[in-house]
Amino acid sequence: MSNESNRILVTRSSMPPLEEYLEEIAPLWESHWLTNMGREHRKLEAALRERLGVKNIALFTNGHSALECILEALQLPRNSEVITTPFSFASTTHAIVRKNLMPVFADIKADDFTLDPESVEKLITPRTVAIVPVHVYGLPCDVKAIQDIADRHGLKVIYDAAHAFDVRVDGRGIADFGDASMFSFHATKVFNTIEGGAVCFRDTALYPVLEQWKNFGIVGPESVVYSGGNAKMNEFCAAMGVCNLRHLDDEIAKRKKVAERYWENLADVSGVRTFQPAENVRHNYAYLPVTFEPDVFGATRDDVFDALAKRNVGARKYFYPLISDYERYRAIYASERTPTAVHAAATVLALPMYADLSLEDVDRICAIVKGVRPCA
Ligand code: T4K
Repeated sequence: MSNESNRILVTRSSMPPLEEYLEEIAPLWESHWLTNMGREHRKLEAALRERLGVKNIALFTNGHSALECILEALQLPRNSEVITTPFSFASTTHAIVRKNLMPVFADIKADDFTLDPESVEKLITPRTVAIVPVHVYGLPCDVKAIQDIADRHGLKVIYDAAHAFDVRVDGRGIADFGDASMFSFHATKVFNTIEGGAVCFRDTALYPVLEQWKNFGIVGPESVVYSGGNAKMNEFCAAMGVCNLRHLDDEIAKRKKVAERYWENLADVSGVRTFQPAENVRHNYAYLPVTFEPDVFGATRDDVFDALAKRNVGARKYFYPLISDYERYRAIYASERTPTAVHAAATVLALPMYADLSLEDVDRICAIVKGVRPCA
């Protein structure tokens, strides 16, 4: 692990065998149909509907566009409040803001980094219209408590399920909760379409709206009814998804072995915490978050990050800084109001996680972690 060629990054895209992809895209050379909801797009849509066990799904160029689009399609009143988490990727809050809604940050739970329902409930005002929770690292939110709050207060629930593809709770697909769930199929995800994303949604009437939004609001050759954007998944990305989906079970099984090796290695290290899914959850092993409590472990998260970087291991501080601490938002929000999120952002590190990471490399990464001593 000492030179560029054996550098280990936080993740590595899974790809199907080249021949399989070539076979999938070969017909495109005959049809010359490359985008605008072609054959591969529809094929992937149908395959995902089945895999995820959902009635409604629409594909997009990326998860972010899917999230923006569903927020718009639900026609949430301009400037109304949407309760969300500051412990996420930029996309979650940006989508809310870009749709002229006001994000309100609730705190998270220390045991799985997802929105704390108690904190959510305290922040509800007459202007609150929706909750946008995140199944961060693929760890499911407290879906029952969140739905209970939403039902009692008449709120929509739109999950950012970017990390949670194929996760199940009590045997139910993760997209079966809330009004809608957005998935990211970015190259760094468990299931990728190079760039891509999707939204699954409860109300079937939204399907034409989402289809039109991603194609400029065009309804027919001479009819444009909506100020839509352009966010259509193209045929090459869809074909990548069609192929990758065939290998998904194998991908997740390999990730499980990697995760278990990490958990085993780090189990008895004081001040180090790993995050296993609850028994009722079928996990996807999307990320490998670990927290370091400096008072107990004897070194900070940043010490661990630096030690790994020195040995050519690229861990990532997902998610530091908190969104509420971004230059864009920090004048408006006070992160002290979400102390658990502040603590998580300061102590968490995502260690390398991908299907082909060898167990020997996991052992070496863990040995570096365990050997970390603070810089003098
Ligand atoms: N909501 C949440 C909670 C999200 O985490 C995200 C995206 C979204 C919404 C929005 O979904 P999308 O619109 O992206 O579909 C990455 C991804 O770009 C982003 O999709 C992801 N979350 C975020 C957590 O991570 P970076 O800036 O960390 O990516 P990057 O380029 O540093 O890549 C990380 C590692 O992945 C590299 O060190 C190596 C590996 N990699 C990367 C690329 C680009 C590959 O193996 N192949 C590749 O092609 O943002």
